[in-house]
Amino acid sequence: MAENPRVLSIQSHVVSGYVGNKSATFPLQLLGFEVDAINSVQFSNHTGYKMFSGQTLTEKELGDLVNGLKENGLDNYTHLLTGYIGSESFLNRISSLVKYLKSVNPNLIYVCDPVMGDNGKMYVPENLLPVYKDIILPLANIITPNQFELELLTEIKIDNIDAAWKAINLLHKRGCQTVVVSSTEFGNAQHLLALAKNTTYKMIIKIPKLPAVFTGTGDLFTSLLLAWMHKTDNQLKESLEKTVSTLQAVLKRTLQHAGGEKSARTMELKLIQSKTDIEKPTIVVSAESV
Ligand code: ATP
Ligand code: PLP
Ligand code: PXL
Repeated sequence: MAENPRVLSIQSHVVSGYVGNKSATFPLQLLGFEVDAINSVQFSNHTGYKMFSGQTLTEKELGDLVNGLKENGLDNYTHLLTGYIGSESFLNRISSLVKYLKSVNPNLIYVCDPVMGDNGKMYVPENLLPVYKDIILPLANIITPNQFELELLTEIKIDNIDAAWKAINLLHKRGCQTVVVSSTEFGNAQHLLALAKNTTYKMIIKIPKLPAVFTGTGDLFTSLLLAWMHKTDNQLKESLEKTVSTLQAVLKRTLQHAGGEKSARTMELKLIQSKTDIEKPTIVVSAESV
C-alpha cells in the first residue's frame, strides 16, 4: 500500500482557538495526511482578541528543527504548506528550505498562502513583498492570494474580473501552475466570487456570503485545497467544490453556536464539531468553467 502523504506545515500555533496550524492540522489528518507542524509563532490566542502573548520562532530556530529532521532522515515530504510569516529573514530561510525539500523529493508540492494583508492594508513588513514576488512565487506549485495580495504580487490594479485574470496569468508566467483567489469583491450582496486557474481550467465559484467576519478561514481553505488536490489527482473543480462546501458547513455551524453573542471567542471555528463535513462534504456549491 502506498504510504500516506506527508505534509510539513509551517504556520502559527495558538494555545486557544483555531488559526494557522490549529486550523490546518486536524482537517489534513482527517483526510489522511501525516502532518508535521512547525509553529512559526506560539501565541495564547489569535491577534483579534483584546491582547495576545507568546513567542516567535526565529530563522535560526527553524534551521535547528530542520537539521534534526535532516539528520534522522525525516525530511522526505510530499507537501510543504506555509501561511502567515512575519519577517523577511524567516521567509528567506523558508525559500532555502523549499529548495532543499525539492532536492530530497523533486515531486514535492509547495502550497503557499502569501499572507501579506487584506482590504488594501499590509499587516506584514513591506520587505516581505519582494521575497514573495521574486523568490517564493516561482517555487510555489499552488498559491492562494487574496485579491489584495494578488495586486501586491503583480502590481496590477484589480478593480474588475478581467484585471484579476490578467494578474493570475502573470503569476502563471512567473512559474506558479495553480492560482486560487479564495475571495474577491466582484460578487454581490449574496455571493463572494473565488477565482481559480491552472494549466487546464479557469473557474469561478460563487460562494454564498454569511453575515459575519471569521478568523482562520484562509488557513482552513488552503489546507483543504491542498488535501483535495492531492486526493483527486489535481481535479481543480472537484477540489474547489469540496473545499468551499466544507467551509460553508463549518462557518454555518460556527454562526449557529455563536448565536447572538459574537465575540472573538464565540466565533472560533467549530472545527472539531465539523468532522463529518470535513471527511465527506455535502456539495453545496458548483465551480463553473469560464
Ligand atoms: P488569505 O488572507 O488567507 O490569503 P482570504 O483573506 O482570501 O485568504 P478568507 O477571506 O478568510 O481568506 O476566505 C477564505 C474562504 O473562507 C472563502 O473562500 C470562503 O469559502 C470562506 N469565507 C470566509 N468568510 C466568509 C463569509 N463571510 N461568508 C462565506 N464564506 C466565507
Ligand atoms: N492579521 C494578523 C495580525 C495576522 O497575524 C493574520 C494572520 O494570518 C491575519 C490578520 C490574517 O488573517 P486571514 O488569513 O484570516 O486573512
Ligand atoms: O491566518 C490567521 C492568523 C494566523 N496566525 C495568527 C493570527 C491570525 C489571525 O488573526 O492572529 C497569529
